[in-house]
Amino acid sequence: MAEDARQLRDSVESTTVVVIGAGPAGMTVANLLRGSGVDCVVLESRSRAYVSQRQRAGIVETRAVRMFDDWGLADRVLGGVPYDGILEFRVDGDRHLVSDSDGSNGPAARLCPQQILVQKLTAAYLEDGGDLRFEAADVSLHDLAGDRPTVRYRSVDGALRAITCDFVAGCDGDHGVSRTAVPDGALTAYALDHGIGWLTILADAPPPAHPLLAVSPQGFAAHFPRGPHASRYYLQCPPDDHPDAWTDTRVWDALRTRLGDQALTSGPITEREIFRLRSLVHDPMQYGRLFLVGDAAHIVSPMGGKGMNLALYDADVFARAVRDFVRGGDDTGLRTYSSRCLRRVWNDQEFSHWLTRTLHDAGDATDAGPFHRHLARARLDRLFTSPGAARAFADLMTGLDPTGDPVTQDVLGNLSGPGGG
Ligand code: RFL
Repeated sequence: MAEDARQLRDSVESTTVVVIGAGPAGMTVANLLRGSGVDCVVLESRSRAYVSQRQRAGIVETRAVRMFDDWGLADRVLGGVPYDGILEFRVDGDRHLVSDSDGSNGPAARLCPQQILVQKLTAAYLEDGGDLRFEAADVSLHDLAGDRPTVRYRSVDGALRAITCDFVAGCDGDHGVSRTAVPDGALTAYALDHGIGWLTILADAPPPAHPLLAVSPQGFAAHFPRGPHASRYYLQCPPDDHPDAWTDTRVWDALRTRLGDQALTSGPITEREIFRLRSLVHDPMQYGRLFLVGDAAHIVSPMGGKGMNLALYDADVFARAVRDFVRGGDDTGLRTYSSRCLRRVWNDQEFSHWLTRTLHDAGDATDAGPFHRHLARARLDRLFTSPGAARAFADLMTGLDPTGDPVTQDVLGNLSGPGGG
């Protein structure tokens, strides 16, 4: 103990921002701060090899691509290939192509698996001389309500270390330590269990021509590209089902039936997991000098592909806020960080919830009942036939809907101002 205390005294460092977690949120924050000339240190509990292999999301939405482009980082950090913006819905075997292109000029979404984005963000940050410490154990946060918080951790050589800073970016996901450092009662959690399970399969099997979402009497299924020779599949199942109950034969039979494609090519399955669809929002996304970014603040059900993209949005808002404060003492961005992010978070939660209910209720495998099944099918019919509905869908898929951006706030402000409604 005395040795730990001596080591700690000798090794107190100082920086502007300590970033906890080196996933999409943390590595985006780190790159944007570095690009703004703001000092930061990233602490990650896992090894570099582990973090750079974690496969989840597959599409960086248009808004996020343009965000990286604005920061001059798009060419360095985005891998994969451009996405043509076509999504396929298959309802009882019938194909409907829906464009989620908004028709604007500028770079579009990319089919870029999450692990490729994280690998490239990490490489760019390290190439630029960034400070990133993997296998940082026992990370703990102190004095968050004061002017100079401290983050303590044990480095890979076993030494206890401390870093004082102006701000802490909690980018350590839903199971990290950042949020647990906030005193009880300071945050409100809004949670929803959708009562739906998904079996998720990763396989070395050909990707589909377009990301594919399927409704069938046996339940929901999906097929997404994850690189030139890999695919991710989802199969709706009871939330407390066990992955061992899903043999390879059962998986491929169920996919062929629900996707309405008996010719679907199978391949070796590399990951098989079951999870419950859930949504969660913590409000506010800030406590003192701790700012929660990405999954540390909110979980979105995977339908609609918003979780990672929201993490990238938060990272952008946070980095700009810190940059403005450090450069000119303007704290507007820091004061409005939480409300601005939460506006987009709830917007995306609503979209994801709408799509989750529509695609599950339209089949016969939920207990929603026939009335809700008809409602869900009416929503799909509208999406396939109404240009207005398709346009609204494209706005939400691309992330280009103006929710939360200052221009919308101006428009709303004008409407409610003199002469407004
Ligand atoms: P992450 O990715 O969880 O990264 C957190 C990082 O923090 C580290 N960490 C710690 N470091 C230091 N000290 C501690 N005590 C720490 N505790 C944890 C972790 O090791 C990790 O490196 O959070 P981040 O950065 O906020 O990114 C969020 C995204 O990962 C997440 O929203 C998406 O993966 C969600 N998601 C999807 N999002 C999309 O936009 N599109 C998709 O298609 C999509 N598909 C998915 C998904 C999530 C899935 N899972 C998790 C159920 C598919 C799946 C199967």
